[in-house]
Amino acid sequence: MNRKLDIVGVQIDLGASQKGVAMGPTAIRYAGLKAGLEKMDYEVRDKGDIIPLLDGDSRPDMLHYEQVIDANRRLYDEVYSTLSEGRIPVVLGGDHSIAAGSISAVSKFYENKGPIGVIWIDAHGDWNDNTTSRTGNMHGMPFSAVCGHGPDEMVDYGQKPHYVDVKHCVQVAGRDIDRLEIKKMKEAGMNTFPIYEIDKRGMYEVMQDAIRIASEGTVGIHLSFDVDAVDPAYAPGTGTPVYDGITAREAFLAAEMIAQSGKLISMDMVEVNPILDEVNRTGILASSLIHSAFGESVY
Ligand SMILES: [Mn+2]
Repeated sequence: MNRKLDIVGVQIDLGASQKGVAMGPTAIRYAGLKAGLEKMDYEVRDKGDIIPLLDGDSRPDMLHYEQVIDANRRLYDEVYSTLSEGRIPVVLGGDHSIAAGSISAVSKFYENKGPIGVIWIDAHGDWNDNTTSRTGNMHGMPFSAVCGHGPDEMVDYGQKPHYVDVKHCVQVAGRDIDRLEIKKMKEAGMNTFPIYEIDKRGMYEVMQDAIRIASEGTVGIHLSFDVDAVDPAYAPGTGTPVYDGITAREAFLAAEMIAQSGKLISMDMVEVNPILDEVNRTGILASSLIHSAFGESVY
């Protein structure tokens, strides 16, 4: 497996109502992200953070769209150049809107090799667009955008987007998804493993299916991990908490299984909010989950 990693952060919270996740990259770094990866014999380069424009246009259906899209365009360039150098991108949010730039770059980079799979672990669907969103918050839209179900502004920077095929995509641990969003996901044919599937079948079986869906016929898996998938008891530092989520152990199991699949080609860790956190425990959890996804184990 490729042992060269690039960390890139995005100090953005303009895609969310609750502010503070812009400080997420710092919290995850301070939790020991780089040192932990180096201990596992990765060569790690930290490319620093993308900082959004100080001002920009906004619309009620896409709040702060100019700043969000500009940051995503710059992230796209960073992730694409990392992949071009034969390295693996580890993207730190920031709010989840950044997955638009991140995944677009991965999908475009592998365009001629084959499709990519996406495993999206999140309490929310992130399948809204600007016509279905009740808030205009763009962190609720990136998953649909990368699949070509809008808003296209989030993923089209003039590069001719290479959309991800929903048949290789999985939503895991969903428990707070809007009615219109559900309709959109169903119509598009999204694969979903909501929280009750995890209750019924356990995380192990669910992740076996998720990994199969995202890896069969693909060049590899992009993991987009929103810490709000985890119950606020373990991850209090997040902007859009939803009670009764997965446990920290279930999150680790999911990450470990992705590592063991050998198919991980890139990842995002998003929505850590240090303002709402307790002595950085959510930052530490996020950092540790990245370590697990890249193969950290007890023995
Ligand atoms: Mn999310």
